Amino acid sequence: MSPVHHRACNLCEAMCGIAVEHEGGRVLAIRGDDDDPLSRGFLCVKAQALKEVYEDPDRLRRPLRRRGGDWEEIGWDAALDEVAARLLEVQSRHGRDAVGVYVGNPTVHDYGAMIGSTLLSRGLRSRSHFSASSVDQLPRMFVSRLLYGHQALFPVPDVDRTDWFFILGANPVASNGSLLGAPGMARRLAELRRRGGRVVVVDPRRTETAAVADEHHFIRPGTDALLLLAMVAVITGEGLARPGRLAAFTDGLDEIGRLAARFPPERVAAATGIAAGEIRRLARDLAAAPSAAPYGRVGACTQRFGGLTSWLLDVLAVVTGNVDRPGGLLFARPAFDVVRLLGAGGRGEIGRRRSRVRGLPSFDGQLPAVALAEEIDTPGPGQLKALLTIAGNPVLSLPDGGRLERALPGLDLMVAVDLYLNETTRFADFILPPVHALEQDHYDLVLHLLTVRNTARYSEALFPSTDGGRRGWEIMTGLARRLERGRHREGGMGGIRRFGNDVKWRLLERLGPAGLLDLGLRIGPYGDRFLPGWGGLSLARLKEAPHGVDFGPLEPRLPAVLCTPDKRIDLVPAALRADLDRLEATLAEEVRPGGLQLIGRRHLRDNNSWLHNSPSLLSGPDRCTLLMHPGDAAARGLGTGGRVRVRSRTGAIEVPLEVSPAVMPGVVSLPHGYGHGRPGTRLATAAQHAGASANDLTDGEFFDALTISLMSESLHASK
Ligand SMILES: Nc1nc2c(c(=O)[nH]1)N[C@H]1C(S)=C(S)[C@@H](COP(=O)(O)OP(=O)(O)OC[C@H]3O[C@@H](n4cnc5c(=O)[nH]c(N)nc54)[C@H](O)[C@@H]3O)O[C@H]1N2
Ligand SMILES: Nc1nc2c(c(=O)[nH]1)N[C@H]1C(S)=C(S)[C@@H](COP(=O)(O)OP(=O)(O)OC[C@H]3O[C@@H](n4cnc5c(=O)[nH]c(N)nc54)[C@H](O)[C@@H]3O)O[C@H]1N2
Ligand code: SF4
Ligand SMILES: [Mo]
Repeated sequence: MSPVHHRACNLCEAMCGIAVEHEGGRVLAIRGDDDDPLSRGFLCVKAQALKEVYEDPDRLRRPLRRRGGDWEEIGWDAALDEVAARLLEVQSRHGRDAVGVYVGNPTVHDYGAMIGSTLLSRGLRSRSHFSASSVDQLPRMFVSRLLYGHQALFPVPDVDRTDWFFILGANPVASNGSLLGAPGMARRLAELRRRGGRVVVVDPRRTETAAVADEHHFIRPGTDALLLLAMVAVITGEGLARPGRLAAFTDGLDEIGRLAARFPPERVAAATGIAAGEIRRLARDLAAAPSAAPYGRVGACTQRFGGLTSWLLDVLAVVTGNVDRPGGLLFARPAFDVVRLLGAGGRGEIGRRRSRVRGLPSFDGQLPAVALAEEIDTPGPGQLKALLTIAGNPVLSLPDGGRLERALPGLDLMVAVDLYLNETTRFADFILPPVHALEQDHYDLVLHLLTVRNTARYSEALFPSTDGGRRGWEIMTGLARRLERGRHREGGMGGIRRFGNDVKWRLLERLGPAGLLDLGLRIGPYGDRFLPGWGGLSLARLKEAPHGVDFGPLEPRLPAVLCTPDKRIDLVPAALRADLDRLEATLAEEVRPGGLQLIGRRHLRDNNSWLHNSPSLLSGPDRCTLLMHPGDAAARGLGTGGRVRVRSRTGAIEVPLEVSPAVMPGVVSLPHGYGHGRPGTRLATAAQHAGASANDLTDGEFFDALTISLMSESLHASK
């Protein structure tokens, strides 16, 4: 029997426990860990990618430096020295903000890199921060900030106890849940229905989740806020509101009823595509359910009214007394309590700054990602001259990726911290590849905020790092230390201060992410407060539980957990109230005849843009297809199997067509993260399944004017 290593899979938010059978530095098999309190043995096919990426000959293992049209491998110290010196050079010539940083999604799944990227951002002293948040969950954070006083106070749907699970713009059976840590969603939904609960899905596509639900309703993309307001109108208008104990610390309960009354079901039915009678029944069912959990995700966030939609889901829960109630929405109590540790500074500022070119507002110190390309390609004072990408592939993941692709070669310097030479990193001057996940320890700092049970799980490194590889943490603190040292040298700082600063960085590096984690755990809600005899939690204790620790189901935490100054919930914040006028104006809009609206799609075997080099995930039919309703296809004389040209204001692509009644009329669905095989990339398998990039079509001019997030796009499809 070969040794078995237990850890958490870090490929998505489900963080399943896995058992890795290995021998001689090789992974033999990956199975589900039956003793994990959260995943209970579940794992998905993507877990195999841990092995495949680890073994992938295309994965970078040493720093690369551009040399003419080619690349050369260089040593780590030389790479970090040179990168830091060149970043400083750009800053001294063009100002600190001339260096932009874009932080991508996998950073969340590497706790060392996450802390390290924050330290590096500080070390850079630039305010030009971008991330994938504004093409993802930003509206949800925006609403949490306004309602609960902190961007990271995410209400978690209590899937395992709810009687009425309302899923709007999310497909957790394929995505394995997002802002919702509940691995094995199909099994949980089956259990929910077995206990007599109902699952209701609202989505312009009949998804894998809709297929196992009790009800599915098509909705016209971007009109969810209208549906939700009408439901609020029915509940408040018919006297069905029961906020219960929430009333004691919630303001605006009367006002929300008055505002919603402007949007009765009869007024929004045509726009949403859902009949007034159905809207009324949905509202009554929700109000009558002993408990209900309204939940929205990417489809609720990255749309024209992402802020309003995210808000109204919570409003529905508040007016029916389903916030902070078992079976409703609850706040987790994580062992490493990010909300408390971030403190007031991490609550999430709104609009303190504006972007240079279009004047778009910041959130939490970041500028919206739709502004990145124009900040690079628009000349003038403050123009971005250097870009540092950390675990991101913005050429494929940001709206109008084509513009970014054209802009990147114009930079004076680009540095990528990444595992691959891909569609984005091929434009870099340096690529700094961290070690693979199996070569480092792991703890989910953020995802434990989102789980349906309070759990904690720490994973040791399985393999030692090869070739002197550095982890993301080391790369980023190494760069930050060099930046500080270089800056002080330039600034003529005295020997003692310089020495002191150096000691600070060395200490931090010595402490490492594990040291910081231990600290956070020990002062956290289950911590031992540095009194080991008391039996509380510490990293050492967590290490004794290789399958993780279970602190039980989520429990009510309001109002204590609120971070609002008065410890009250303002249910109708001014910014959201004001946005209702913009929403109301859409009721007068005419639908463009013949136009189609594009929405996204995630497949179980994909992971945004970056697991397409894992051969076992790419088996089966082509997934980068355009789904179109039979009526729309017939009107254009199109049929399944043919290739269609799809164009929008920003670009055009060609993909195979799949005619299917699973998508509603007037809407087409296309996955993002494809568009491989571009010159200069080093992704052999992905190149054979290249597909086309949905973000060559999405438009940087179309976003939620309130939260500045990406939205779906109108476009035409022809042969
Ligand atoms: N049209 C459309 N666009 C979308 C979306 C959509 O639904 N539709 N979804 C949006 C969402 S939700 C997201 S989160 C973004 C994702 O956007 P990004 O985060 O920009 O892109 P990813 O495809 O996740 O690429 C991750 C990158 O990190 C690298 N990487 C992987 N693991 C590691 C690691 O451990 N360390 C380092 N340093 N690098 C690593 C990969 O090689 C890859 O280059 O895309 C967004 N874009
Ligand atoms: N297998 C797999 N898992 C993943 C990922 C992946 O790429 N592949 N990515 C990970 C990431 S980064 C994230 S953020 C999560 C995302 O997790 P989810 O949000 O659960 O995943 P999506 O498939 O993007 O689901 C969004 C749904 O919204 C629908 N939709 C689009 N527009 C609208 C609209 O206007 N209104 C409504 N009501 N619905 C709309 C789409 O049809 C789609 O079904 O998944 C994570 N997990
Ligand atoms: S659902 Fe799949 S990819 Fe996500 S954590 Fe579990 S095994 Fe990993
Ligand atoms: Mo995401």
